[in-house]
This record gives sequence, structure tokens and C-alpha cells, in this order.
Amino acid sequence: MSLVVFPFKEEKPEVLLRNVRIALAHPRVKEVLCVGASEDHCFRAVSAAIPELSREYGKRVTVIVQERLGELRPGKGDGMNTGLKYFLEETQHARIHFYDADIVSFSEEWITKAEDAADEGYQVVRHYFPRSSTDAMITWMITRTGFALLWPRSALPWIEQPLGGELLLTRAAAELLLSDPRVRRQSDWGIDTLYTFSMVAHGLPIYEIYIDAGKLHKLYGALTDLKTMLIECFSAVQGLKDEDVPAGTVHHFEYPGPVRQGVKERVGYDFERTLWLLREKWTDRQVELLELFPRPVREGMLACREYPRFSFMDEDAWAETYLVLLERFDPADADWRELLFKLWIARVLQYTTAVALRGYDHALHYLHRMVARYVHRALLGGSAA
Ligand code: GDX
Ligand code: MG
Repeated sequence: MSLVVFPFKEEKPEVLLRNVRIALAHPRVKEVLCVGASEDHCFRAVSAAIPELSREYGKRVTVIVQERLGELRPGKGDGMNTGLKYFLEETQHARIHFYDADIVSFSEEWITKAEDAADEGYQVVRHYFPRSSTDAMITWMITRTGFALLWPRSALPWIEQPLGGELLLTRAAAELLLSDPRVRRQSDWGIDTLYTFSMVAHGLPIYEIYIDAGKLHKLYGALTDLKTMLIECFSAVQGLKDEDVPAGTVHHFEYPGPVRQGVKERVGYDFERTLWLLREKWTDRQVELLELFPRPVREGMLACREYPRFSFMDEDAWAETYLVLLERFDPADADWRELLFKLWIARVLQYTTAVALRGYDHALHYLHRMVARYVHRALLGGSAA
């Protein structure tokens, strides 16, 4: 039997409660746990609804505030790790599922597919979804790029959605993750990176299941909303750069189905608002820091102070930029954070105009090939044609 955990922060209670009901109705689910960032409005609404839910389904439902377990900004990582700890210390269930609380397309199928794969013996089951070609720009440009450049022989670069918050772990997998000090300290948005990293580093067999209906959830506007997530996800990779990851993890994935037109046509962010972020918040120190980067990047970024530019930030320029960032980026330094943000925006805009504009199929093929080329580059130097 399984425990389902929803980490949440300031979500709409009706969305979370709908998801809690779906989980409670599933025959494999014995208990549901909601882990709140604080006692916010959503926390109070869910707490009030619990007695009736428990009675209706005859199952245990609990809502708790996350513990302070990590060392970085208290965020989703403390929430997920509190869920893991509860699962291991307070229950005897065999499996734990995590789902984001804000999903409006959640269904019984998500739980069933994960359970079916776990029945086959996989220790980790991860959900992945069709996404628009301009979505997931942290995943592609930060996480998968970093995984390819740093651990080209491991399974890491090939994980479809390494930042996905939807996954199942067996008890043994949960024990390994929570006892990994690298995972426990990661209290912020870097937690998804650390879970993925740790499960591959420990050689746990992974199955990625494809959820055709897609993950519909709260949306962002300009890329500014993603700034903290970007910085924390990059820092998480950077913090791991000297770690070893063995090759040979079993990683299977379900072949994706045809992608619906609505997903193909979706624009992932507001292009015009994002463009102008390139001109903003420049300081003398950021200009100095640009000295560390290859010339086309330095000159291109300097020109952004007058007029937004990005065509210079192609795949190779980004790899070189990324390698400098891995060595020199300082997450405690506001100028470094702002510069990382602008460099990433230049990369996202370049990709959008040079690749994504040519259509969904072209773009998705490009992104997968880009990861493969980064793997090749890391193994053999230079870039593969
Ligand atoms: N307990 C707790 N504490 N929950 C949190 C916190 C926190 O500090 N911050 C966010 N959450 C919850 C939130 O309510 C939601 O249920 C989930 O975590 C994800 O947050 P959301 O704001 O919906 O983020 P988003 O952009 O949907 O990101 C998710 O997907 C990304 C991805 O798939 O690429 C999230 O799981 C990211 O970590 C992931 O990178
Ligand atoms: Mg969301």
C-alpha cells in the first residue's frame, strides 16, 4: 500500500482538495499527507476539510507544516523531505508518491501507472509529460545541459524530466534518498535536481511513465518569475560538480504518444516582457564579471545594455558559458545571480527564435539532439555534428 504526499505553498484549496480526493479514492492508496510551507490560507482550508474526508474514505489524511531539515532557503525541498521523513518514521507503507498540489489535470491514472511500473520491480517511477517547445527552459538549458556536460556516461542526461515533482519511490529508495546528506540539505527548488541525482548516483532502477493528458498547472508570465528557481536549480548542479556518478543505472522510459495541438501551440513565456529583462539591472561589477566569459558572449552581453541582443548565445556559446559558470558562479553574490539570469535569458531567446520558431517537432528533436551533442562534447571534446 502507498502514501501520497502533496507539498504545497499558497495553493488554491479547491485544487489541492480535489487532488486529495482522487488519491484517497485509489485502491492502492492507504493514506494522504499534505505538507504545507506554513499555516497559510490553504493549510487552514485543508485542515478544516480533513475530518470529513477521513470519514468519507475511511483512510487517514494528515496536514502538517514542513520541518526545517535543510541548510538552504526553506522551500519545496524541506517540504518533500518532511514527506519522506514522515513516510519512513510514521508509517509502514511500501511506497510513497509525490504530486504537485496545483495540478488541475491530475487523475487516478497517474497513480495506477506508477503502481504498475513499481509492481514490475522499479524502485523509482517518474512521471513525464508532453510540454510545449518553449516550456521547461530550466530543465533543458540548466539541468539536462549540466548533467550532460558533467556526467556524460551516466543515465542523468537521458532522464526526460529531471525536475518533475511527480514520482514514486519504494521504501528502500526513500531510505537511500533521505540518508543522503546532499539530499537532506537541499531545502530549496534544487530538491528535484538532488532527488534525480541521488537516485542515479545510487544506481536505483528508474522507469519514466508518460502521462498523455499533460500536467496542467499554475502558469508563469515573464521569465522573472522563474529567477529564484533558475538560480537554485543551477546552484544545485554546481554544488555536485565534483561528485562521481557511476554508469549502468537501469533507466527505461515509456515511448511518448502523439502530442496534442494545444500543447504544440502553447507559448511558454511572454517574449516581449522577457526581452527587456536583458537591458535591466546592469552594474559595473556585472560588466567586470563578463571578463571571465569567451569574447562573443562578453561582447554580446555588453551590447544588451543598449539594446537586447541574444543571437550570439547559440548551443556552443552556452556550453562555454555554462562551464565558466560552473567554476565561478557564486550564489551568495547578487551580481552573479543577476548575470546568470541574463545569460540564461539570452540562451532561451536565441533558442526560441532560431529553433522553436521552426515548429514543435523540429524544436523537440533539436533539444534532444542538443543534449546528445553535449554528451559527445563532454566525452570527446568539441561538438558533434
Ligand atoms: N511544502 C512546500 N514548501 N511546498 C512548496 C513550496 C514550499 O516552500 N514551494 C512550492 N511548493 C509546492 C507548490 O505548492 C506545488 O505544489 C509544488 O511545490 C511545485 O511548485 P510550483 O510553484 O507549482 O512550481 P512549478 O513551476 O510548477 O515547478 C514544478 O515543476 C518544475 C518542473 O517540472 O520543471 C516544481 O516541482 C519544480 O521543482 C520543478 O522544477
Ligand atoms: Mg506548478
